[in-house]
Amino acid sequence: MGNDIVDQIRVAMIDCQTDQVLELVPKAIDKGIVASEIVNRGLTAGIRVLGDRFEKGEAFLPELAVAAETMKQALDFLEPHLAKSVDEEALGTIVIGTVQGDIHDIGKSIVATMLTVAGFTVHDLGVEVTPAQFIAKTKAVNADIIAMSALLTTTMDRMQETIDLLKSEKLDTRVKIMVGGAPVSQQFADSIGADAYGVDFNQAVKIAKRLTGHSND
Ligand code: B12
Repeated sequence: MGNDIVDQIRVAMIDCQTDQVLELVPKAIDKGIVASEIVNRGLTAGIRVLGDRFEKGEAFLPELAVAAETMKQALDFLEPHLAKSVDEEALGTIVIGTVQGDIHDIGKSIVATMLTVAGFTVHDLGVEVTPAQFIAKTKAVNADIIAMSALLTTTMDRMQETIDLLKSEKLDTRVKIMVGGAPVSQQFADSIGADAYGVDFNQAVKIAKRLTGHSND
């Protein structure tokens, strides 16, 4: 029964019904549904359908923008609930950002939030981050991991450039690279020499723990 409301959230996202989404999300929490399930099966599933429609010319940029804003507001509400079930041990330092030329920040921001609540110190550089900016911040905060997000097939290659720069600075033996974003795959991650690829924020946390020696998953 409780799951129906997550499906309603997904449908309301697809229909760009901001008010309805923002009404249903607190209701779902009241019903005891886990926040990460609302994000994954509700909000994210819905916005992806909208993206597919956009690709086919059945939805337009203003609709994507409304959905993105709705998603951000819903995530603001959900953030304290996402933070609930985790320990607060300091696990390591991560520099995260969306790569140069790419302004998609919703997925990157959820990943940053979840890494923070899992106990990492996270420096979020925002969007359109150049390879030089990633490396400068990594040096400045002595980061353990660089986490890069890309949502466009045209911007994925910036990840390779950051890895190349990391290597030329001889930091690649110490600093690990993890990558993600809708067009990114394990195969792509392997091809550019990234240490890990994560399909969603749950995996991002698991991977970061593994890369910093806090789990064997
Ligand atoms: C919302 C949206 C927008 C919003 C972005 C708002 C914002 N502030 O982010 C707006 C309207 C601004 C926008 C603009 C554009 N968009 Co857009 N957008 C989307 C849409 C519908 C959803 C993206 C999203 O937020 N998803 C929800 C989040 C939660 O999911 P996610 O980002 O994938 O993140 C999860 C995982 O991937 C992973 N993850 C993400 N990052 C990382 C990082 C690490 C390290 C790890 C481990 C994991 C990880 O974890 C996240 C959480 O679980 C997608 C469709 C899609 N299928 O992705 C199109 C999409 C990405 N956009 C697309 C396009 C073409 C554009 C534009 C070029 C359109 C235009 N003509 O102007 C511009 C881009 C401008 C630019 N230079 O960047 C295309 C890209 C096609 C391609 N092959 O490259 C898509 C796929 C739509 C489509 N099917 O055509 N867009």
